[in-house]
Amino acid sequence: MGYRVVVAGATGNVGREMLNIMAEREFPADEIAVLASSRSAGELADYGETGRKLKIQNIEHFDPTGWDMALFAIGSEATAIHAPRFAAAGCVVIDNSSLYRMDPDVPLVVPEVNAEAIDGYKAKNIIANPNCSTAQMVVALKPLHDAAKVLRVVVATYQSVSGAGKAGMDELFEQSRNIFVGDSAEPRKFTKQIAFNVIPHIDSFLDDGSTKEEWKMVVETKKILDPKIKVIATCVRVPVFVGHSEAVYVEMERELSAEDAQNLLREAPGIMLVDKREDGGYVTPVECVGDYATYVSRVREDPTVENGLAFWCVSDNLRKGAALNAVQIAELLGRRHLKKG
Ligand code: 11C
Repeated sequence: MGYRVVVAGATGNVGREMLNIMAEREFPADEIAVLASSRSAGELADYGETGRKLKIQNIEHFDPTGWDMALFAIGSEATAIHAPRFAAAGCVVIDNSSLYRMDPDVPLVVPEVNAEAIDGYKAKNIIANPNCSTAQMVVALKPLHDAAKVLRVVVATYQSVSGAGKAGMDELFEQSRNIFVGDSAEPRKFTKQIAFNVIPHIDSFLDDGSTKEEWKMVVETKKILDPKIKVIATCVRVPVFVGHSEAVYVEMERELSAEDAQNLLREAPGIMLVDKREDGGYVTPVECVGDYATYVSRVREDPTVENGLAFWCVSDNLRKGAALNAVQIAELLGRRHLKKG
């Protein structure tokens, strides 16, 4: 017997990828309900490339009683309305929004890093999925932390426009075309021109001068990996459609050579090490699109600090950064707790 699974937000970038990944991984679902707002109710969603079409239902009218789990990709506002309703009905919510991530009664899970944290889900029947830029970084930090204890991380991100949804992707496409033909390129979704430019600003500004995206990387890394790790991030939007990149600088308690770090990363779950130290011997975002892995390249010692390492890390932000991690959580929940599939 398989699960009765809900996917909410099926018309967005992440919801679509959830369905694609469930189909690719042959998720043990006996029944799948696909939900969205009233605007999309009645439309059809593809179940990956299986040819199967699923009719979209209005989330407002959906009764979650009797459903095992719900993967949510509907944003914080709608999550605040619907997650408590689903959870109270016994349907475990796996939420991609930022709403519950720092709630002490909600586990924040990256299965390769802190699978056991999922056991706390019963307090609220909700499990949180981290921010995309955090997810890929903690997957790469985990083997280094286990071997040599990471103390401090300095990271600069290069985040694709798909992190800002379809509107972000449309803006990059239209601006690029407009600039090419000599038309104006007024920003709408972003605060400045994104085509042929980079913008050091993602999410809202906080009092200390950092942005909320940067704050998420700090607090989520602590919750998932180790509360003692210090993180400082600069999050930057770049004119790439899909795939977030990160330049990561790590200080550790013990020395770890670049070669030892490469060997650890090569064996670590969820990571593909591509580090040839030659022209093209590293991964760029366009090459990671559609993949599951977090790619690590350019591993080297940092001689400017004690026990320092530097590396480059790239992943599909809609997959490991969102939909894949949510489906992995659903698989883990099934294996460890619901035991139906
Ligand atoms: C971005 N990381 O690239 C964001 C998108 O907290 O889940 C995801 C925001 C979040 O804009």
